[in-house]
Amino acid sequence: MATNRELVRIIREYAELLKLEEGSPQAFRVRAYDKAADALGELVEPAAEMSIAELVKLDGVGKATAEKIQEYVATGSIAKLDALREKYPPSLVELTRIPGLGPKTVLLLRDKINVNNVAELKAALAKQQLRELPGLGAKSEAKIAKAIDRLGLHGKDRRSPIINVLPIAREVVEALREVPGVKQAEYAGSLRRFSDTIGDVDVLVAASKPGPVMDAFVNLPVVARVEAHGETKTTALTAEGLQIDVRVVAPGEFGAALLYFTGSKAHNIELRQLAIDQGWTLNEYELADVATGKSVAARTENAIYKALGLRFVEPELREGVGEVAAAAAGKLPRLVDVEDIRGDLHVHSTWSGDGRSSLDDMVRTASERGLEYIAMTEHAENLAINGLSREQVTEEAAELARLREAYPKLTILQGSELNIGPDGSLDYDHDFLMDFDWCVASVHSHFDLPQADQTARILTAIAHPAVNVIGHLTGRRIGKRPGIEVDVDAVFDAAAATGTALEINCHLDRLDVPADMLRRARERSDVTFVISTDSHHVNEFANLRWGVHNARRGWVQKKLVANTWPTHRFLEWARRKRDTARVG
Ligand code: DGT
Ligand code: CA
Ligand code: CA
Ligand code: ZN
Repeated sequence: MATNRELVRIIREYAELLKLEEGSPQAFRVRAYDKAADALGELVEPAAEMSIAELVKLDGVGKATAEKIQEYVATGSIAKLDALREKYPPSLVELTRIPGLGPKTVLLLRDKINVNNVAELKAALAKQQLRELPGLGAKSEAKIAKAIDRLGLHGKDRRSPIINVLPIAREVVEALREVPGVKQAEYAGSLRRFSDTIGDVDVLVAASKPGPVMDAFVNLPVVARVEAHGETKTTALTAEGLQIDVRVVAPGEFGAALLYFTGSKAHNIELRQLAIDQGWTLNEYELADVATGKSVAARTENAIYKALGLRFVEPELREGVGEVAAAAAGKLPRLVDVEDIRGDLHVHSTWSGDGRSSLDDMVRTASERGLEYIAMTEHAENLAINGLSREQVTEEAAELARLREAYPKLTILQGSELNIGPDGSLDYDHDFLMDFDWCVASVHSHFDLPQADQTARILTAIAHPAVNVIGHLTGRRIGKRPGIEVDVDAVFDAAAATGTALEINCHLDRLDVPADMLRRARERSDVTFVISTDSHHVNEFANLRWGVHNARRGWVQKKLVANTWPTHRFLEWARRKRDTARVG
């Protein structure tokens, strides 16, 4: 039976291909299928067991989608989807994700100058062929070339955003765990390290008989093409062209294999050197003594780290950036865990134009999830359509007062998500801002300014006494929109000097501040962070773990994450910046 996750993937793919078919990402049918995918993603009951009548009752699901769902559940495919897949291969679809290249332009490129993939696009750019086409010029050529570079889209070495890969990997792992004889199944590689883009998915399965696992894998609905079907290793591609390698290892060697295939390569090389120093050898099967041939450790990763004289290194840290030396010296950072988080400080409701759950539902869910404090941060007035007028802010205050009575154990702050203008200006006015309990300030426009201007606008926002935190610092959408160029060290300095926090946004397509930038602050303990979900729907509180993974990858210490602090300590800190300004 198709899971909801599988159905979401299929409907999203359909919507993506429809963009090309309809010539616009905003086409009515594209939006309808996207909305339907959102609805399925938020559904708890299995959609595969619902009738057409039940499906169309879901908010956002129409008759056409309902019928496609049923067709997929009944036959394992959708005829129209298969036709679109034929017409628009993955390498062509990839072009539509490049900023500046809409579906119409992509089809123009294909039909006029025979550009079908990133490599051919790069060649055409080098020959300045794009400027000859209607609607394109030298300026768009430069913009597209830069986007290809910064998004890491390089033909054969192309990488997929983690948000596209993680659901697929989980689908594979969960299915393989059900195969008789399987003891463990995990994804390894860059995905386990929580890289924000993924080359291919590496799945490891512990089982004494590999045959049934290999057979089960090639028959999974996510597998579109089998590249190599071996005895213990099979490589397959999804319809979108993502490669998945599945390897079966003996249960007694699972730890060694997991360690090896989690990598990174740089981390493995350092471990292997430590083994050699002991007269041992380390490979994907075991840590063994060279002289006697005897196994030293193999069953678990921890046993291997321990034998090598190291503390366990969390997968997110395994990038060969000093973690092995730190593990040897007992100086690994005390990383943050999901259980450490006590508050969520970036939350929307339907008061914001793009919120999808009511204020009551958001607050109830926060309370049910055991949060001790939240900040409701609706969009502010300068954000067209989605932002709150001053009157609405006052009206929401009354609602929040009612909810504080209803949930006495939950501390509810009234906040706002302000928009940082190109010059660093903010919404509302100074006195109005000072009346909020908590303000997030975020960039929502002007992503293309030069670095000096971007840095200046962020520093101006940080200098405002009402701004507690900068939201999603770079504004990137992984694989879709490069982040703003900003001098992150200058931002850290200003944040530290003013007592302003930096948000680690939990959306899987944002993961913003990016981990490599976070790592630049790992030697300093004067910058405060908050890990926030930026939820627009009750289900998005569960995204918390993605932000935590990203924080860990950035070596962020638990003690520097303000929403791990107890309520009174957090509130005292949150008030300090405003209070200092009022006194001064
Ligand atoms: P990706 O797929 O490009 O996002 O990144 P990874 O890290 O998943 O790389 P992948 O799939 O090529 O290999 C998975 C892991 O296997 C890698 O992180 C470390 C290990 N590995 C692969 N090739 C080598 C190698 O030549 N030497 C060593 N020491 N380890 C390797
Ligand atoms: Ca990989
Ligand atoms: Ca691989
Ligand atoms: Zn937001």
